[in-house]
Amino acid sequence: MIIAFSGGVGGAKLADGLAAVLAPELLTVVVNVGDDFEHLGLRICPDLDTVMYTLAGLANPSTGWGLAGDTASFMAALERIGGETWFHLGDRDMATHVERTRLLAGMSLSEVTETFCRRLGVRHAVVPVSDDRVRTTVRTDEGLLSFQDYFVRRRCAPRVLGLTLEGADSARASERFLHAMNHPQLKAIVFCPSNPHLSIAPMLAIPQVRACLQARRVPLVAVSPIIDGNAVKGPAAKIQKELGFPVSALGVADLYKDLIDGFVLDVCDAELAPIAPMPTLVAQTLMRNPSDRRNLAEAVLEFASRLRKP
Ligand code: FO1
Repeated sequence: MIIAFSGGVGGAKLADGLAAVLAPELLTVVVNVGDDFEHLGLRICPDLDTVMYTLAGLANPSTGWGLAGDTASFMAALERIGGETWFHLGDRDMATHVERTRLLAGMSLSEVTETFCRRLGVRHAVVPVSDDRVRTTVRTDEGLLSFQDYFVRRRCAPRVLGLTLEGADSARASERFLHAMNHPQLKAIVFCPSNPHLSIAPMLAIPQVRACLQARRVPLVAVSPIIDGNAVKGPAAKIQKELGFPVSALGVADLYKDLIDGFVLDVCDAELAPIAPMPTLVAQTLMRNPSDRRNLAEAVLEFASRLRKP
């Protein structure tokens, strides 16, 4: 039994590789909710949807988020009547947001996610890290911005001065996460190659989540989202620099050093492995296709099993 922590696109790829090599009952993907927001009267959960669509084989291959082959009639009609169009919602994707918003009147986010996953044929568990409201807010040189305002509307252009995880202090970990953490067959925990500041930190900011991880009896392994000084996708490198951390896989290892037992870095960064402050695995972490995802998943699991105490 393995727990994988994931944000959106990059994390979802490794989660997909893990799902390809582990039976459904042996994987729980725990997903960031700090990016969630209310938009056009709907509850949008980008990271949960990205993981769910990726595991269902439905994700848009060019963006990594949204649905493959989706159309944009709703957005075109919205634009015509002067609505807000900075956040793109595909026609089919809209069904997820509308139905989620309706179901949340009587169900938890965990229950809604489980229902959608079942309907979409996702057999591995995909769980929000919390059912409570946690919202990432970005302190920038242009003032305080909500996460999607910063990320999508402003295309990560403002300079980041810091991040605030609203609601994290009082949020509880989801029951499904706690259940997975207490599973007698739990063998390892993996931080997928997600943005450490935007995707992993909001989950670790929930005191119960951090406490569970600190009390774990199994190895915790993180995979670097930075390869050769650059983020594979998204603003990880820019944010790492603006927050004053070295823009390298080692900079990421440093952020995690008090929590993790092992670190996976890319073959391009092999020379950094001997100076990392924890055991390392050098692997091909760039996932261009399903077999890259599977190979990385297998390598990470094998590495974690070597770190396990007898
Ligand atoms: N990302 C964008 O860059 N532009 C968008 O218009 C956009 C729309 C969108 C709709 C649904 C969804 O589930 C995700 C969407 N994303 C979009 C991705 C998302 O906002 C970010 O990638 C994540 O929050 C960061 O992990």
